[in-house]
Amino acid sequence: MIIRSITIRAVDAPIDPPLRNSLNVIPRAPLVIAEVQTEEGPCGTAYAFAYAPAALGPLAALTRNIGAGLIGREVAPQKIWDELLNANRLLGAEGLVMMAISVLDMALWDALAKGAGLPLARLWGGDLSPIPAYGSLRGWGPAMLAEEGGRAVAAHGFRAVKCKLGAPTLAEDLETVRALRAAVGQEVEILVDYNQGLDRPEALRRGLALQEMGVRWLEEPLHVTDDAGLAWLSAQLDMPVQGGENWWGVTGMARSLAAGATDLCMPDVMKMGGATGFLRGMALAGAYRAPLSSHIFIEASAHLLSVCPLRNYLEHLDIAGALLREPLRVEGGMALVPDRPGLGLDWDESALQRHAANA
Ligand code: SMN
Ligand code: MG
Repeated sequence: MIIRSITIRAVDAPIDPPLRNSLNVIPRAPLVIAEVQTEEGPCGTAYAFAYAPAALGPLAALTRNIGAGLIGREVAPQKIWDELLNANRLLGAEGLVMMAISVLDMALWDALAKGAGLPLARLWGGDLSPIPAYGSLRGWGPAMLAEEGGRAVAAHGFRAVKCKLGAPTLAEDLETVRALRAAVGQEVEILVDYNQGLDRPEALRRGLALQEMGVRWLEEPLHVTDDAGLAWLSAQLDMPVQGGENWWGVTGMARSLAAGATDLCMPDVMKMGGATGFLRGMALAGAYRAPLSSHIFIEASAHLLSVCPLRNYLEHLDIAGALLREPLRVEGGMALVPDRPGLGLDWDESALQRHAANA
């Protein structure tokens, strides 16, 4: 198949309820949507999450400009990925550049799978077995998280839920975990996420207390670049340290794993460089025997985790669902991989137009 045109659109829809964490509140989902039209008919699509409205225009423009260089090329995502990474070596294949490459890569894979008439999980040699998912909660503080956690477990049958921590005191964080435990019962695993918010002594103090409460992973307690601190912390805790959503590409992931900075890993398909980067990262995690979960991007992650050698959980946090005709479903705590060709993203055109952003 040959790439005829690439269209880049920007939308900025409210996130309801907003995402809260120890660093900030995210009330909107500024998304860049790529559509790769082939000469033969299939059209591939995917999205990137710009995080901040200020980044939406620049990311859309960068994706459009990089995409313009692909017109007339064969739909060959792995070959194009290597070329784009090499071509951007001097500019730096991180940040917005990597995000632009990622969304193009995922849209190319989507087109390829649609051309083959296969869901991506099948194209990669997997099957469509449901994937264990955890409910990633958006709220903050004991009352909000207990209510949200109880509702998520009742609605989707999650056997694990994750909450954000990082209140001013350890006592407040413990109170949050206690309230969540009371809401979800004894059988549901509780995972916690500090979004890089602690310093080393505080990470050890809080980690030891949380492990006493049976928390199953401690996510991003320290800054993502503090490999030595994370390795030091992990050596002193029985509770696994989790991380990876802020690794840029396979090289970022390799550095962290080589340093022993994480016990579990959860790369983000957009920051890894799309499906191609994620596939290569999964092999690396397998070699380190580090169980791998995904970070947001639930649709692409469901297909990718179908072929993951050491799969842990799909993070269920739905960013784009309000813009899709058929959001990814979770039943009995399992994400259902859609039996449609490609990624299975079916945009709700009227929702896209309602939230269209000028970028
Ligand atoms: C998170 C980060 C960025 C966007 C959404 C959620 C969070 C997570 O750290 O682990 O889900
Ligand atoms: Mg996180």
